Amino acid sequence: MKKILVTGALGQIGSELIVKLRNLYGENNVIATDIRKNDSVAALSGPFKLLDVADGEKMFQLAKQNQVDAIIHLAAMLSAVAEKKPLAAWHLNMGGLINALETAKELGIQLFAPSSIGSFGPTTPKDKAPQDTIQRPTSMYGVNKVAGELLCDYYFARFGVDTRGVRFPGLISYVTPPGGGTTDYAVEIYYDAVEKGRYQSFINKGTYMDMMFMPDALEAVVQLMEADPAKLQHRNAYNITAMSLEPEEIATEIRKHIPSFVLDYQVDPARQAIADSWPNSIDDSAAREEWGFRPQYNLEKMTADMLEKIREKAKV
Ligand code: VAH
Repeated sequence: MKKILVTGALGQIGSELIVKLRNLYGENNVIATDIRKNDSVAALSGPFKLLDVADGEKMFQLAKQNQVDAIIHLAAMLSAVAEKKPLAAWHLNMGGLINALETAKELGIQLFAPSSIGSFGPTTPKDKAPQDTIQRPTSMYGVNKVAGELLCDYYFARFGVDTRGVRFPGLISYVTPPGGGTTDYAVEIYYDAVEKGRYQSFINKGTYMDMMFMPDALEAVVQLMEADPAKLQHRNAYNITAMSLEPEEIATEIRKHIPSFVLDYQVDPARQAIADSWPNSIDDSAAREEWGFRPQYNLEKMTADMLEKIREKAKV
């Protein structure tokens, strides 16, 4: 990659990925786009353009005018919100992706399009779900992710578009709050631990899901996009994970820093049903073997960093 256009650049992943990409490739070589602007570092530290990914012509023009050689397509509606607005989710998630695929095809450029553990369903093996396995998700978000994986493979096979993607686990970060996911509890718990000393989880105890600290997710995007294409057997999309967690385990780690922390539950049936349909853990050996994926953060390291940074943010 030399010059990159990022959609959804002000979201949970984008707002940190933009900073990383600008440090790696140069500020003016990373075009941040989103449906609205804010005063974040991602928006102000280099080129920013307003873009609704439903507008394929504008996406094409922005990519062409800026002579980008890669698109990182992050604009999407996440699982919990998508279940409340399934038709809107279909239009945004699939319409945005097909516009990104068509732009990549017309300009002959790379495309990163993320999938998710949400692409798995109740009939997927629950433990260490394989890279190649049954994918019959029961959420609209999951349907969008499976369809997206198939579309990205199709554009690679039929048109030679260099499409690449990962199945993100729940992502935990402290810069920009997540927006409407099922795994958001794993972010909220840290903020509430610092601000209130207690958290009421909408996901029940004992509900295991794959999770990852944001720095590992950002490194995985760059690593995959820079990987030797000859080594990529899977492309769309690689299982990646750092840890499989349930709420009590996070609480126990938080109590090493805040001994009085209290976790209780107010389970949200809708998001619990989504979480129950996903695997407890996934097997990421293909990513490790084909492009050297190696997460650096475990629960202990992530918790120390999250609590420290949230405390710092609270002071300003
Ligand atoms: C969600 N954070 O909860 C996203 C992610 C694996 C979960 O796809 O929808």
